[in-house]
Amino acid sequence: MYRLYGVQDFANLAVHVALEEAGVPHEAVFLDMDGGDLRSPAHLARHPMGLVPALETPDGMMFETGACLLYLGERHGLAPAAGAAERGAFLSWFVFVNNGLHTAVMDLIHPYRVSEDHARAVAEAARARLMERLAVLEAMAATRPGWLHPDRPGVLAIYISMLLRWMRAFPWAGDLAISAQEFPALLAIATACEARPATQAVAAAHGLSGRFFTDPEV
Ligand SMILES: N[C@@H](CCC(=O)N[C@@H](CS)C(=O)NCC(=O)O)C(=O)O
Repeated sequence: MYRLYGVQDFANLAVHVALEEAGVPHEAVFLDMDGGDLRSPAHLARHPMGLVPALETPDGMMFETGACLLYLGERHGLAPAAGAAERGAFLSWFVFVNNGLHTAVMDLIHPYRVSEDHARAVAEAARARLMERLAVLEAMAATRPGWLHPDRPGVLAIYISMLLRWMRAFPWAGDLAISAQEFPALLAIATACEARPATQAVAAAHGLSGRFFTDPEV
């Protein structure tokens, strides 16, 4: 039994979709951020930074979106297994998304955390980095490797789909939004993810509807 601690439409969304796709018993616990739940001693015991996601697993508590997705992916068939020939390529691109894309998306959304005085410049620089990295990711995705294929969405597809939502829906300024429509191979992956019953069920639990990954309401 897994227990996922999160906030609606935060990074725990991807972990939640992975749990549902895996078809394993789990419970999603939504915390009240405004009510101070993330800073509570109980939550700080789950996550050392008081953030989400935090995932209770049979092996103990976990945190960090990327770590939770990798853990679920390798245990439940949503990523190449350890020892598989594809594992190296998968890991390389997974870390590229986690370290190169996710962090830049955070700067696009919350540039004031880097510099309150230069938020626009930080967000613009993040956007430029993202466009460059998305082009690289798009070229790889267009080769349709088995571990990032629209027909078999795994943890990397789920992760990318959530980040595409964020880049379109939550940039610091509307004119800095990045649309999935500019990246056809990534769009195909997110479109496939979005249509899956598991993803739809999780999206509803997070209050999302429509084309929540590929063309979210803003
Ligand atoms: N690198 C961490 C980032 C976690 C993170 O920043 N989570 C955000 C939600 S997307 C959060 O908990 N925000 C609450 C806050 O800032 O107080 C991860 O990927 O899990």
